[in-house]
Amino acid sequence: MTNTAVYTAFSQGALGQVLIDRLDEAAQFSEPGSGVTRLFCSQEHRDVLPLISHWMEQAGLTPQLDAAGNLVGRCSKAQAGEKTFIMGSHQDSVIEGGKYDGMLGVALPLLALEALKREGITLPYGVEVVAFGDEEGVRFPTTLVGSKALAGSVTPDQLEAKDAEGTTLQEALIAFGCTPKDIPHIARDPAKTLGFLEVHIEQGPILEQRNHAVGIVTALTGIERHRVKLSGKAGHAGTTPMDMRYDALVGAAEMVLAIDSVLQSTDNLVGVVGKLNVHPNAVNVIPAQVTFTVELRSPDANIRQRGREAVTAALQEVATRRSLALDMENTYSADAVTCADWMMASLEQACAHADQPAERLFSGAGHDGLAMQALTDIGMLFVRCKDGLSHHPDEAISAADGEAATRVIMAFLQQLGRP
Ligand code: HGY
Ligand code: MN
Ligand code: MN
Repeated sequence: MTNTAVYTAFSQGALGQVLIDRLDEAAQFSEPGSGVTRLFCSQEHRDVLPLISHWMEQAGLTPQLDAAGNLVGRCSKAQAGEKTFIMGSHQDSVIEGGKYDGMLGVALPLLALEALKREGITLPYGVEVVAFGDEEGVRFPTTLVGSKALAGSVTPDQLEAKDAEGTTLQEALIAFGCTPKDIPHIARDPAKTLGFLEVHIEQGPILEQRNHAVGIVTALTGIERHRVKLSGKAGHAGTTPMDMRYDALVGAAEMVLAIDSVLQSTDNLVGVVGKLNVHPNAVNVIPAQVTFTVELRSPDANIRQRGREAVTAALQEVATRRSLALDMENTYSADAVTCADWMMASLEQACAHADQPAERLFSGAGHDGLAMQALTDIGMLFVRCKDGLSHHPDEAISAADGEAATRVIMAFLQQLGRP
């Protein structure tokens, strides 16, 4: 293929605007409030499926909801069992998140396939595009159940994970119309899988600093999440002497600061206490119990382990000194994964064809590739996002960058089919 941008029936600039318009439309399927809140197996998840199905049909794919709550679009070659290249990202969001985290990686490959189809370009291999049901792990303490299902790595305890109402993931899937008992049957055959590519907003400042529309991901960070339960004793806030209190919230506050100091003082380790609940949470009752989450991230498993040990020791010291009961449970962990060399090289070639300068960068965010790498080679293309902002209602990309990334994927898909 000559080194010219791939001509397509979409006039120059139209692809980007179509993409932005589609993501605006998808963003409406959200709980009320600012930004986008669309959780796994929620009404909002159910309501967005017809729109994604329409995009899939426009791209020449046949949509189907699978046993794990993923909406999967397959071309006829993929349906016939030919070797298949998988693309996709997650449909779910964080609470009051943005329009692009996840859904960009569903809409963009579908638009690229539609543009190729309009040009009469057929690919000599099967393609699937997946809208994974659950990547953020907001509703359930576990996550990546959709991509793990494709990789054949869903565990029974994962299906027993409970949301805040006590509904298990299994029950939620059944209520959603899925059949979790069939999850083992949706595992893909590695021998028939050509690779997995995810397009995603960068969620950081590098591409803006480089003034590049796109970037090629080298590796995804490792992540672990823990649930901490701290128990003291409720009591009357007015009559209990200060030196006779077992205040779980004061203990938790000291713990949060202790966790922060471990993170601030450990290179190549980041983390957060993102959720914290107080019980009984009454204005005049000494807090009896506090539960909070601790998340640690590092590309280096040893650094994460040392960080975990330092955090655990710090929590234990506070609990002992304050005579509080401490319970800490690991609810999720995913080791760092690297992107395939051939995929990175091919993305670099595609960026050149699409006249897009592109360099490599690391992902501090987790993605479905953390699970898909157990199935097949993975690659990721990052798209510049405004101020590097994500997990925020103001998350934004430009139509021009959306266009650029779409044309890179069009070039990549045509290259993939060439010997
Ligand atoms: O948490 C993450 O890194 C991703 O946004 N789920
Ligand atoms: Mn996210
Ligand atoms: Mn994401």
